[in-house]
Amino acid sequence: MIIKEVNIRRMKMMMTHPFTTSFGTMQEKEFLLAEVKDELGNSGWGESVAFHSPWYNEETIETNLHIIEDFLIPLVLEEEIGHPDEVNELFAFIRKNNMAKSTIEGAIWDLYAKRNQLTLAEALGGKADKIEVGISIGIQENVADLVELIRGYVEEGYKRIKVKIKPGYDIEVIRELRNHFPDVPLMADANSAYTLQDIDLLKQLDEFNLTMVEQPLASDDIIDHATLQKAIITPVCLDESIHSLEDTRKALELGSCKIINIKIGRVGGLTEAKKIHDYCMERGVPVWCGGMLESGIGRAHNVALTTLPNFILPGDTAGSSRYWEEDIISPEVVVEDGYITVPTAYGIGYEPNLEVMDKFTVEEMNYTAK
Ligand code: OSB
Ligand code: MG
Repeated sequence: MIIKEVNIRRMKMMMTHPFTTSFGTMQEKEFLLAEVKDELGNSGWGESVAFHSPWYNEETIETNLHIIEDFLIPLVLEEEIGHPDEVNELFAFIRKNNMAKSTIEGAIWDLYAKRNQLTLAEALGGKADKIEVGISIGIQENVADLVELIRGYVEEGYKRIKVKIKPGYDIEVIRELRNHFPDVPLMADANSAYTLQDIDLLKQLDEFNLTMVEQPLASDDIIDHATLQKAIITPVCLDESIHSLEDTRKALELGSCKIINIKIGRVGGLTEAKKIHDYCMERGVPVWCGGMLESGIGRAHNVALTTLPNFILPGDTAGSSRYWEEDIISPEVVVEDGYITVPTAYGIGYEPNLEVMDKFTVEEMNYTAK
């Protein structure tokens, strides 16, 4: 296939609820969408999961736009591409900027699948026809609110509950939740809010039979996490620390974690995500698909990836309505009894809803070969 045209949209959408982590609160979601077109008129869609400000990683919407415009688009325009794995190689000489890379690579995966009359899941080698879904709940004003929220999500059927923790909002919160929900699969995500000096506090989590504790220590660390994992029973899961297959290999060799959260954007795209999946599967290390409060386009990519067999643990791929009044795909992503049914239409399997998309588009840019 030959990429003839790339369209980039700058989007702004309001989430139905604010989302609070150990870093702060977000309700307005700005992000980029990419549409790539081939010589036959097929099109594929990708989403950048970079946020407005660089709190989760070093990337932002502006850095993504710069890298996409000035480096990535020129590398793919008029390029003969046989398989999307080649895009991973084309981009490899550019250091990091994984979310920017993933935006274009993901759009090319969708295009490739459509062109070859495959679902994106099939193109990736995924077999599942439905996937298990968990939910990630932000920090709440008080624990009573959190308990009521969780009660609702458990009744809706979500397969596991993830809560955010930070110093001062941790052991006692989890204790209270366990009192109310003794058997619910429960996990805690710290988004790097602790250091090894908190090891005694983190050890106290072992009492509560959590499925895992996600990214307790620094976002660039795998050494201290290894020390921590040796000291606690609760499995450590790495999110922010993992950017590639190489990071995964090193973390597992060091014993820094027992579970990997795969985010397509954080690792630079679906090809790298699949490599990490395969590597973990060979070693009996379970993975799950993380979320970045995506719109329907990014969510659809997450659903497709999760059909691979080592996605043993439920992901943060909740339904569209958990985030948006109106999503930009049709149908929207629906969770029923804790499952998403994998779509059977070609490519990402959900149709971009251009009417809704236009409403939330702030700026649109078009690129063709000069
Ligand atoms: O750490 O997994 C995280 C949201 C934004 C940034 C980082 C994280 C999250 C979530 C929510 O936990 C995931 C989602 O529901 O999309
Ligand atoms: Mg996380």
